[in-house]
Amino acid sequence: MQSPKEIFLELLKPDGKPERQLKQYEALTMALWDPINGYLRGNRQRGCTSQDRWGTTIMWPAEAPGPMPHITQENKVCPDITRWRDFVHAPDLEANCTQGWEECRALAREKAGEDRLIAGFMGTGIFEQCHFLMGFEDTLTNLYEHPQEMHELIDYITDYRIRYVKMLIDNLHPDLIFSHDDWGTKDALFMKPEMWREFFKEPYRRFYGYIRSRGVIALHHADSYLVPIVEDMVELGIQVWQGVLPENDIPALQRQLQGRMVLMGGIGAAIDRPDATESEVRSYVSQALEAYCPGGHYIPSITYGLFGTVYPHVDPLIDDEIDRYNSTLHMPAVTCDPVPRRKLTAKQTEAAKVQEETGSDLLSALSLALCKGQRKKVLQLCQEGLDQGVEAQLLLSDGLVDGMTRLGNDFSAGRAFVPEMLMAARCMTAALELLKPRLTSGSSKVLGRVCLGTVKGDMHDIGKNLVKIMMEGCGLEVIDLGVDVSPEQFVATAVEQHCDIIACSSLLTTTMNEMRRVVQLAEEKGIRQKVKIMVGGAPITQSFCDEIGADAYTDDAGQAARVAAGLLESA
Ligand code: B1M
Repeated sequence: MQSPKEIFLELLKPDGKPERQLKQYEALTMALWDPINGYLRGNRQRGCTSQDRWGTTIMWPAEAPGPMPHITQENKVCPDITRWRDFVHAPDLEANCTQGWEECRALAREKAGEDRLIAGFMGTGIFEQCHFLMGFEDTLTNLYEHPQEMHELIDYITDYRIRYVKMLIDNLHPDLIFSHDDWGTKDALFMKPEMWREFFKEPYRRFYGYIRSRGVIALHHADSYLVPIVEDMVELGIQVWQGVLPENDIPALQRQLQGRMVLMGGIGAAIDRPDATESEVRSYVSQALEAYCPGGHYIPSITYGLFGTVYPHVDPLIDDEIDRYNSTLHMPAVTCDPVPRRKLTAKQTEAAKVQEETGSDLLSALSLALCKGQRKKVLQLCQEGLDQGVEAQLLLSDGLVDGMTRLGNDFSAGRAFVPEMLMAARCMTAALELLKPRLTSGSSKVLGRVCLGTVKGDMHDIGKNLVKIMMEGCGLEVIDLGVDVSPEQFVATAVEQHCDIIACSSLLTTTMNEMRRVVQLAEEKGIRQKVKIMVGGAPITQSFCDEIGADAYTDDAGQAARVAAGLLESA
């Protein structure tokens, strides 16, 4: 009978013959107690805020499943990429991690025995380290705006990581290195594949090349959608991709890869819920096994970058279903297609570039410049428009908002990525500053007070900021609560600041229901008769407004201001 270790090694061979499915992390002894991990991560504790060795603030709220970086304008380690050398200092592992290796190695050997592989663990990969240092937005936009400095910083982080992995291999003697770096969301890469290749591929070729040159197995964790770069991952020397989400269309990847890389995952966070029933977990897992095991070179596991589920009742059920699958291996496989997947259109969409349109007039040139994130050009065109007497409102609607809409469509089609949206958002914010005095009527009479915000879970603020500008221009006093505002915050502010209107914006279909809760809470707190509730944002409609019992919906900011003024005048 093959041991878990032997099965794992069989899986790595293109023509290997594993005799059964592995149970998640069964073949790996994750050596999390090595001196470097202790030095880098030892101070993270649930319920506490700490700083890591690079200076990044790490928060671990009591109710959260794990720690996460908390980067603000004030606390970011690297506030200016052009001066990154002044701010960024890699931890000195050679000086601080010399003790304790012998015990660490002995414990790993003992735990692994003959049947398991020892896995050295390395969190916070090269891309992740960049956004730990400067935040996500700066990282993505700096790739465009300061490519030279980003290349230098990435090389610096890569050198550090190679020193780190060398120490781990020299001292722990692992069979495998388990290295983290998330390069996308569950539906898309964070950036264009070409951009990932330009900045991250060579550094990772050095990193994984070094690991392989030492005869160690290379495993990369990323619970992201990575289909567009999967061939690159193979080329880099990654032998196992752990964290493969179902959205990657695992059977199609298995057909494409033909055993050149092992896929580990397929059991997504969707099933790791406190309310997931036993039969629900069993049916999800068994359907995943039926769909992915026949393709081979696959290890069923939760997609997280470490063993175990958040909700303890889920993990044993996953293992038990894998046992059950193994025990019926001799029976004919049932084919089914249970887990929602995304079609493999990335290659085609990758080929399609954002259409190069020549702006035949000022408005279309403005729209195009915004789409391309050209801040200087956007400001210049707005100024030209104003000088030529074009209405600020028209520059906004037919130039800037039109560009945003086109970019949104490209994003949906997989032709644009988050960095492009961020660049466009920055252009929009700068342009709004310029247009602001011309957008508002400059009324001096204060009609009433509004508390305005984007609802909980939603970070989009451009539309909300526009509503603020227009409302202030109509003589309303606006308390801007910002983004990610909870129903409790809306209602508490309305009570404490005696607001006449609560105005909620939402851009995500997944967050729009927060508005319903705002209405309910206003009723529960007894202020519903005193305060009007207005809603708006791209996914909101009049019928949604009626359904949740809000007072008014408008589909643009100018109208929102007029309606708000009307509501107060008639009150
Ligand atoms: Co995001 N995003 N985004 N995004 N983004 C959308 C909304 C999306 C439609 C793109 C797409 O897929 N085509 C999609 C939502 C899909 C859905 O809901 N099902 C989407 C997604 C999926 C996401 C992420 C999940 C992407 C990811 O990470 N994979 C993520 C979510 C993060 C989060 O919020 N938790 C995300 C992130 C981002 C950026 C950070 C990159 C950036 C936001 C930057 C910022 O706001 N500072 C961004 C952007 C720029 C967009 C698009 C391209 C543009 C939004 C915008 O600013 N439009 C957008 C696509 C699109 O809308 N075409 C998209 C211009 C603005 C003036 O319009 O806000 O609609 P809007 O406001 C209008 C009206 O709606 C109205 O007035 C304004 C016009 O005058 N209005 C009100 C707004 N609020 C009102 C309130 C009122 C009355 C009227 O009364 C109170």
